[in-house]
Amino acid sequence: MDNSFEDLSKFISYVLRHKPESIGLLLDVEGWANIDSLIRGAESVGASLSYEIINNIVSSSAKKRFEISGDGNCIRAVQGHSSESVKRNYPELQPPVFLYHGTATRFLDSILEHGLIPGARHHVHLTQSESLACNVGRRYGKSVILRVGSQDMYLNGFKFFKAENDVWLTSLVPPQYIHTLADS
Ligand code: HQG
Repeated sequence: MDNSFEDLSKFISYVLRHKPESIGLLLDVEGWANIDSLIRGAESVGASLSYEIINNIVSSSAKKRFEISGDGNCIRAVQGHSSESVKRNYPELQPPVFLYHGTATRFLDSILEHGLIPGARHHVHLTQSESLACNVGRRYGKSVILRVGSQDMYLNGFKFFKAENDVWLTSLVPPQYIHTLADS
């Protein structure tokens, strides 16, 4: 870890979403971690954090990945968790008619056969923005945008949640609700 701003931001994502135990950090069910404990735990693995650095990371995240509690003592990732300690109680909401998911072309056959599955994370992640979906897909290779018939899913009993940073979450998307944009 070279303690660059980007590395520290990825490190915070990793411990707050996936492996708090890697630095002996406790997350409550809503994902909150004590900031002093985060700084101490980070130090034990050579990551130099401070309140100032953490505040900069939180405020500079364009995707608003993190949130600091009203009293300033705690921090959490608002979505994207795989940690079993976290079981966030997101508000359940009626989604728009369509939501979008960006993925890599090499995953397409599997997705069209099995649907979108959460993998290690707690939810499938969807967005209202096609361009954001495209950027998400690009992380894994050549991007393809999938349009999800979220309103039809909702009317058929699937639950949808929206995180504080406007990422939509659902447990899975069966293939019949998925269309590649080229097909639509
Ligand atoms: C794919 C970013 C094969 C899925 C974003 C994705 C997001 C399948 C990958 C957040 C599949 C999982 C999460 C199936 C799904 N067969 N592949 N049946 N079902 N997949 O990273 O949604 O920058 O766990 O398409 O903005 O890509 O980190 O999920 O490509 O909100 O804040 O399996 O991460 O936010 O990858 O990204 P991920 P995701 P941050």
